[in-house]
Amino acid sequence: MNRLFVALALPDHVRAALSGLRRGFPGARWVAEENFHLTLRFIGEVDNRAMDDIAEELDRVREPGFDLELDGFGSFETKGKVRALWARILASEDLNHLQRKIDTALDAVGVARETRRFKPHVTLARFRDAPLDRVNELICEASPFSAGPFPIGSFTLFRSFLHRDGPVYRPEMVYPLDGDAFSDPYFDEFRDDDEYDFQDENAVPSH
Ligand code: 3AM
Repeated sequence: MNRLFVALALPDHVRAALSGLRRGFPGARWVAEENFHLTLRFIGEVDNRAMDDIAEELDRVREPGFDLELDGFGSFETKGKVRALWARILASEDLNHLQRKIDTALDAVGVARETRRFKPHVTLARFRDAPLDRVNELICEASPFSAGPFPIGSFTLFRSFLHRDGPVYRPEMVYPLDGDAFSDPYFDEFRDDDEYDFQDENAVPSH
């Protein structure tokens, strides 16, 4: 079986900055520098055939690249105990749009829907049951923190291998997002075939 998730890989300099936030904290399991990512959708365990279908369907997603910024921290809690500390992603409509496209693609191949609302974050550390006030102190010590804007030019289908000393995430497929060719004003001018006379090398658009 293959344990899969779809995520954004982060540039080296951003992962290095996140790594610099590590602090001594009893019971914290800090994410290894090479593992920092932004999960778009957790898939779970699937067989090889389902993995092929998923990889193929994701390949149909066409979205433009965009910039992201990290700013500050947040935590996930259950019953007054903190389970995860994360870096906050500044709100991005482009990111939400890409995430919805990926959800739709995975729906099409029968991956069970995530019931929790998408909350973009980069997990920094996990805890078994850290008290909220101690984690808030940690956040104060590490603040202020921001990184970016940095460009996102692809999304990745990761395979996760769970080991005793922490997970290893292996990129199975990397899907490029559209570059900015279509926002190049020169390219835009010549984009509409109807307005371009292929017989004449010097032709210009009619408008
Ligand atoms: O990106 P983060 O670190 O928030 O917590 C897991 C990690 O999220 C999450 O998938 C990401 C890659 O492992 N994850 C693990 N098991 C999960 C589950 N059963 C899960 N997300 C939802 N449901």
